Amino acid sequence: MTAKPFEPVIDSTEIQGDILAGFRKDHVRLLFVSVADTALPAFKGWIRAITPKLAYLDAVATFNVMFSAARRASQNGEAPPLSATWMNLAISGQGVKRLLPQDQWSQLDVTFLDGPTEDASLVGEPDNGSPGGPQSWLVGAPSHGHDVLLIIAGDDLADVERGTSEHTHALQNLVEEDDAVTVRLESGNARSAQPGHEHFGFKDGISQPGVRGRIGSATGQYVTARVLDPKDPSYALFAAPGQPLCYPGEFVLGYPRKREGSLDPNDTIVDPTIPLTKNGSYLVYRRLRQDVPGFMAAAEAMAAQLSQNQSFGPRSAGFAAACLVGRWPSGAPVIRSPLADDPALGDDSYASNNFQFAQASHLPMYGAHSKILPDNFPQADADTFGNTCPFSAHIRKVNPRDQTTDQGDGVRTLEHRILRRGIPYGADFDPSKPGSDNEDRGLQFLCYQSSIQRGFQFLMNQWANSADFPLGRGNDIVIGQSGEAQRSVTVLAPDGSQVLVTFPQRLVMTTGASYLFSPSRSALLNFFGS
Ligand code: N7H
Repeated sequence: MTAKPFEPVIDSTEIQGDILAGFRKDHVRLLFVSVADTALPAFKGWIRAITPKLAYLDAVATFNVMFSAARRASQNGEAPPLSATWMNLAISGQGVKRLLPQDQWSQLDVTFLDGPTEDASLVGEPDNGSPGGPQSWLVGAPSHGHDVLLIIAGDDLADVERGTSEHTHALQNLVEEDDAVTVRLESGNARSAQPGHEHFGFKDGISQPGVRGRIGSATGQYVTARVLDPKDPSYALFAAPGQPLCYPGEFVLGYPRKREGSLDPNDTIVDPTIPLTKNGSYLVYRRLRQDVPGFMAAAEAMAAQLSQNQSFGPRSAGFAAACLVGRWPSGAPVIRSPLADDPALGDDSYASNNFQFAQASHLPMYGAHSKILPDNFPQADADTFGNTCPFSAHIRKVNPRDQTTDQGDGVRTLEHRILRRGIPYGADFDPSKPGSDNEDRGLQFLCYQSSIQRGFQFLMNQWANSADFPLGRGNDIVIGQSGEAQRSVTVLAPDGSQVLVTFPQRLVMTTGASYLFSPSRSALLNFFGS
């Protein structure tokens, strides 16, 4: 028997706002705080004092709805003059062990407690001291751990910088002793030349899982807006085209999540929680340095190799790069626009995510209330064998959508979704500027999940870094961190012949990492701050 979909009521005054709603801000500051033993009592007082100032789901979701409505109403789609600066707090494995008694912290997830250095080789980092490995990390290296992460995010740069300097100062002056509290600052900013695009030049933040549930009460606003008409065949299972609905327990502890192994997306379980863990979420942080000239050179070399295949004929570096990502720079998906970018498709945030891989896409029926323009772009054919969007393309590796994978039916992919909250850091690559190629730039990658094992760790270990899974034909070249191992992809040419392309170097290097727990408001007050 198939279970019916249902909408859990989400405790929106308890859950920190970045988890389910996302801050969606252009400026983010990450304050990694380390506290000496002598400062711990004062630090608990600081946690108590800051807890009411953090932004929770109710406020952030309400703001995001207002912001989106104002943007839709503006003539040119520009950002409306609404601004907010939000803060959230997360505690590292080291931090929980220092702030809580063992009988409490031992109830938290083991992968989180062990931390990213223990997990490094499993997610593909070298453990022999070479770059990318924990010894080289600027954040979270074994020699300098941190206890908490304070996230400050806002629309207005001056506001964010003011908040950052006030909180840094307050922390550094918590106790009189010098250096008893230290703060390592990491910054992220939308790229001014290409807002919304990461440093390789691709639009990011398009595809996120939909989250079931209503905020605050059984009649409250949905966590993820539903834009489909009830007559659309995907209505029961999707929030928007290409955005399947997941149960909130995939991301927040104490709510229903899909039963592992079940082929019914509405067959759920609730993991037992205690007051410490209820309404909390695990946060993975990765400081990912991007080699932009290296990516461009790799795309050129790949294009030259593809062009040698007669049935491909001449192919550009842009085509090769799109094969590696699965989207064009505008965000248009390769599966819907196989030969060239389609900026109008990329600009349409719904149409650009309206696709599956095993089934052809269809013209969505949007609800009248949603006021979304019809998706008149050419629809995608089914691409079961990866003839159009290579199996190794980044977006297909980390979300194979409806395709049957090594895990079985495509519905099982719903067990491995994450909520991404990344933002670029560093100056744009400028080939005319001497030394620009050696500058540090990349992505402050952040993602939330209810289990690091099912989320980030699984995606990296089982899929991105594996040449065989989920569908074979090579590594995820964008994020594959497979140490010294060979990096290669096999692309199918139009006549079905295979082109093997190997990549000499990593294009993304891990330069920092942290596994954190983002507790509920009550847990911060009753456990961490008491
Ligand atoms: Fe990825 N990129 O520019 O190529 N990513 N990512 N990512 N990523 C996505 O759909 C990128 C990283 C996911 O549902 C897009 O929002 C870069 C890690 C997931 O279709 C682009 C880096 C992990 C998705 C990039 C990086 C993921 C996704 C398309 C590192 C963890 C959604 C835009 C520097 C496992 C897939 C979009 C879906 C999309 C890029 C890191 C995961 C352009 C450069 C570490 C789940």
